[in-house]
Amino acid sequence: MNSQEIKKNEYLADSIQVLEGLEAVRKRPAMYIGDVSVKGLHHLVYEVIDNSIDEAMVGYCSNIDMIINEDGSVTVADDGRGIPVDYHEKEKKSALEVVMTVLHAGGKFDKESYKVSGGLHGVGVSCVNALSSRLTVEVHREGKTYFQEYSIGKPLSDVRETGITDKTGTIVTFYPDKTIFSTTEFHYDILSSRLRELAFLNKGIRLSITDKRDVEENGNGDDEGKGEVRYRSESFFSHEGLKEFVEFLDVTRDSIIDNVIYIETEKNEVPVEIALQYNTSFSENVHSYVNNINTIEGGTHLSGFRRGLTRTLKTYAEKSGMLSKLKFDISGDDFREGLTAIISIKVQEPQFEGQTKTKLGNSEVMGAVDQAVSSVLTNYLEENPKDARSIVQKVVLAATARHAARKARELVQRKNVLSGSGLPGKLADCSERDPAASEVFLVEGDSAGGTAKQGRDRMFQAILPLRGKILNVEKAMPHKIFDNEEIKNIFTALGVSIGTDEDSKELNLEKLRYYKVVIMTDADVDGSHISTLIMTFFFRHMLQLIKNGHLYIATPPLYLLKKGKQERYCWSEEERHAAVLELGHGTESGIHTQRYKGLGEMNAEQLWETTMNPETRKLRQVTIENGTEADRIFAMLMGDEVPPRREFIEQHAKYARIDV
Ligand code: 0RA
Repeated sequence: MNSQEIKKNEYLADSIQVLEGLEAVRKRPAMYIGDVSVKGLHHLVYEVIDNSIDEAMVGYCSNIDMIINEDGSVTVADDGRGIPVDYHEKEKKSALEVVMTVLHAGGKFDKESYKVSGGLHGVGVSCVNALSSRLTVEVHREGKTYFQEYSIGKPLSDVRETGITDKTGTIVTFYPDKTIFSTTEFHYDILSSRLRELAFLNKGIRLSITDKRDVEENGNGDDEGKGEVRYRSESFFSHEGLKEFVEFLDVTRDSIIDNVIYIETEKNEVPVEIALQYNTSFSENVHSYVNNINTIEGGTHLSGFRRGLTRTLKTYAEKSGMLSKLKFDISGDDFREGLTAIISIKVQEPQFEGQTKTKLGNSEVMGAVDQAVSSVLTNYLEENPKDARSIVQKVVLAATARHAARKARELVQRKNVLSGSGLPGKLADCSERDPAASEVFLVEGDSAGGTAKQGRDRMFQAILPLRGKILNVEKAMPHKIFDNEEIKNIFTALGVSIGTDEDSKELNLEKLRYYKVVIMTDADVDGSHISTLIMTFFFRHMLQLIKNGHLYIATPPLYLLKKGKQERYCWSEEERHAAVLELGHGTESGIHTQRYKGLGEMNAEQLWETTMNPETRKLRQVTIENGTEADRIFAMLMGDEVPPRREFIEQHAKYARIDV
């Protein structure tokens, strides 16, 4: 081979590698973005935004605008330096093209820069490109504008110079590939809450979202602005970062100290930012992030935080003498009752572990966070004795309540042992003994419970009727929870217990009797209130059960349309319209429509067919996509304050069902 041939070969090898890289993404998209459903689809947007956040973190970008375009594509525009467009020697093409088409090429040009953001999988924008039927990028840089367009990751032309500009920045627009994704419809609420979260996590950056689909004419009766096009749009900016995040999460709770405690420091080259506040509630709301990623499974940073918090508060409490009358030990949990906190750290090379790869493994982080918390908190307690006393009082209260709760729990467990099977009398159990093949329906009301008992397949389906409204756990003291008959029944029917050793509230799922726990309520307002109450209970007291994917919601149909002998069940307005078209060829005449308001309106056979039969039912699995949002929404929906709840329902009634 002569030197030219060698060059040619290298070039070929390079481009083949590139192709292979992106082919791999298209072949196994789930490996790169999690799944090809709603979650993975939105992951594409996060991946693009992460690049702009990186640029903002090195100080060159202050505005990021996201638009959901009329045609369903998404645009992300930033005012950073713009992706470099110069010729890239190794790859034999424009740097821009390399960034857009080579897997993991994101940080190649800027080694010194502090690049720590990046999506869960850190796959970069080229991955988004590979999964887009079309993607365009426009760069504003050094007085000029540049443009390139791609289809499924392949450039349609070279990078072109298209004009002059006095701005800098990068604008990416992409169309998710309909042959890859099961849905390509972006959800405003999902994107907007992620942008809000990013604004809190990265103070000083302005992030906006605009939805150009479904244009609403401003025709609300008054003359002002009539006919004007109004897009749904929000802009997020946080001056005080996590401090404001905690205030936002706690809007509906009553704080017990005047100010949020705020920690911003760097330990062993790990930037640590923490904000915490205590409130009068009984739940722990601690959320942690690494490089802007919500570490749902926790990890070393969370352990460091807990250690630092427990040790510092314990030392202070002992010195203050406030524990002298206490007859039992204080456990780690007691220090976190009524605590709302956000921990956000940035790590150069994070090691993510765990089932969902959201558990931080880096061991050096634990000490860094522990030290950061101890030193700042020790000072705070010394300087704010009034707040310190309030916190210690709260901890003592928690320890006392835990003690009472333990006694109540033991009573329940002892009673169960005494009463034969130990199962609640109201439970209609199934005959199957393998939990993996068994399911239990938690049914609102005795009458619907009766129908469900007749309709079920008793082989593998158990029914537990719940009477009326179950206790609002958001407002109740923890030990009261075990005074509640319905809640005791849920615990015993499911075979779930709470750690028996003194120090732990850890849920024991080893004896879980059904792998599917299905909440079944009426499809009306009351029913959804009850199902929210039950979900709140699981969220606060059996979180692990949700995380392990055991909790489901049954979806009874909203309508039954009949014409002659033909019947159609419909779960939404759209389905009803489609059924009208199908049965009545477009007119409603001759069609009898029954609107189901409650489970009680269905007979056993109908309930089985529409809601319980695994072949035909539509179960919704309860998952936690966004822990901070879930916490805030439960606190708000179930808390004391009415105005924020009304505002929430008014805002969301039109747009979304409450999917947790
Ligand atoms: C590499 C190097 C430089 C900037 C960027 C990447 C960059 C990438 C993206 C992606 C979206 N927005 C972006 N903004 C910037 C810095 C090059 C220089 O020194 O100017």
